Amino acid sequence: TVTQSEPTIKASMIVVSNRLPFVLKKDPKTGELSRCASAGGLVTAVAPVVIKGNGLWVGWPGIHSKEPLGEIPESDPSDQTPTAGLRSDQVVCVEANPTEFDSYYNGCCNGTFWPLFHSMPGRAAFSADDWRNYVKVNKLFAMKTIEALEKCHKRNTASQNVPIVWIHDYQLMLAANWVREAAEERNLPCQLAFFLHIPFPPWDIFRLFPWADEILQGILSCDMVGFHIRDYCLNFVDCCQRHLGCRVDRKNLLVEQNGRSVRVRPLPIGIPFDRFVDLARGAKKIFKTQQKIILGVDRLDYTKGLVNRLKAFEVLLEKHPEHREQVSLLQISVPSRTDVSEYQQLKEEMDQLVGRINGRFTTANWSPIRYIFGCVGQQELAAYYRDADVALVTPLRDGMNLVAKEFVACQINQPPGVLIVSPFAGAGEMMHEALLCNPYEIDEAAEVIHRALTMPEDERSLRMNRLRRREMECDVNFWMRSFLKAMGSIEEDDVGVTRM
Ligand code: ADQ
Repeated sequence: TVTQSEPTIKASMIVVSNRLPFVLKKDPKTGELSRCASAGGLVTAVAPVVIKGNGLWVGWPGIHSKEPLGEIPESDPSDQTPTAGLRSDQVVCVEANPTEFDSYYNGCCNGTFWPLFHSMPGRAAFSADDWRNYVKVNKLFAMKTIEALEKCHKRNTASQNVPIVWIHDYQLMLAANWVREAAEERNLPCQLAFFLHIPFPPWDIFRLFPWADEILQGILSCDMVGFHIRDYCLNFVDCCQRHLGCRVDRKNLLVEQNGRSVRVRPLPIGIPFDRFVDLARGAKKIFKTQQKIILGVDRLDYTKGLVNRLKAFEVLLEKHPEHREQVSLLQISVPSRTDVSEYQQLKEEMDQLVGRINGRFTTANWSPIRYIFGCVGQQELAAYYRDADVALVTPLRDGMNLVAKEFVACQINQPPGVLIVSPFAGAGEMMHEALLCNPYEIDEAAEVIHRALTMPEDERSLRMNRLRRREMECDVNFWMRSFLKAMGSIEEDDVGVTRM
């Protein structure tokens, strides 16, 4: 077996994302700032590359403050996370007006782009005000990025390689526009890249957005544009051709814009596989029951197909009464975007549905659904992943979905469990050995769950072994390396493999 090591970058990298890889906390009494680290897979892969290449990270620190925040604190000495080595002079904070930021973030990003890009236009609100603030905040991010680029050039004068500016996700689709403009004006060479973590929709959905051409032009200001899978790349190329009239090459995924050739690349993200295996090895047993466990882990988001999932489980209990008292569904949902009304409604709907199904089937010894509304720690999560018999990953639409990958990484017990995944997640496109389940087809979904619960052990092992091998090889370091290769910025002696 092979695992991937951290890649070695030739140039410096400036990462630009809505959030910094940590949140700043202000002590209400002393006003002193401290860092609160986050541990997502993206941060794990990207932070070491920024640190090693003496790069910078541009983003919002998670708090608004009346006065400028001033000096960013260094990390706490006890901090073991990948960002601990990110020095304060490698961080550029974007501080925006709170009202404008709210309109940009909750309004335009999460109220418009999130549903639209997940092909749910009925849920999208189109507001000229929110769009104006989106443009404004993107400009602010671009100006801060130019500051970072200036610093980077001053610091690394000896380096022959031009820095890479890597902009992330749907919150910042315009920023590259002004970064390119100002970088050319001020003679600050850089390579510009963009990566979208959510799906890119087909043209007839994308064109509903009134300022669609500006979005495309913003993204096309980059030299390289990455999406999780080829379908999203093709949707983007198609939009550039039909909406802007660009010349495109579908086979080689190229778009011509202002005499430049923009490369479009599928770069499917992976997870820190080894870390999840270690967590699963070290985690204590949590389930104290003989019943089989079906597991769901998601942000509480309408794209994740949670309502359909509960309904499918209800149909399973109805049509296959042999599973009653033998199987429980454990659904862990992290609260998310609680300021947006669509999310408040979903919470209520879920509470009612869980109540109704439990009311209908609960017996003296058993409740069909256990519902945790909250965030669980990584170690605990690994124990759930390891000991579950079935994982239900059934989004209506999802860029990739990391939960499917984390589940297979943690499946170290023999015989292993079964993964059920929706074909409408990027993960469903690549994890061929999982059971596919269309979440819109509720009766059929119940049958797929039944099949998973009754699958013979040898078939489970065969499927899981293949799934695990792919995720181990195509982990988050592999993703990072693929990105650097696409940018032509990886050391030639970097082979990537650490262990045989
Ligand atoms: P998300 O929509 O947030 O990400 P996902 O890929 O599933 O979706 O990642 C969620 C992360 O949150 C996972 O790492 C998971 O472990 C964690 N998590 C979920 N529920 C949790 C809980 N209750 N407690 C603790 N942790 C929990 C976006 C896109 C995805 C894409 C990623 C990365 O929407 O499609 O895969 O970015 O590109």
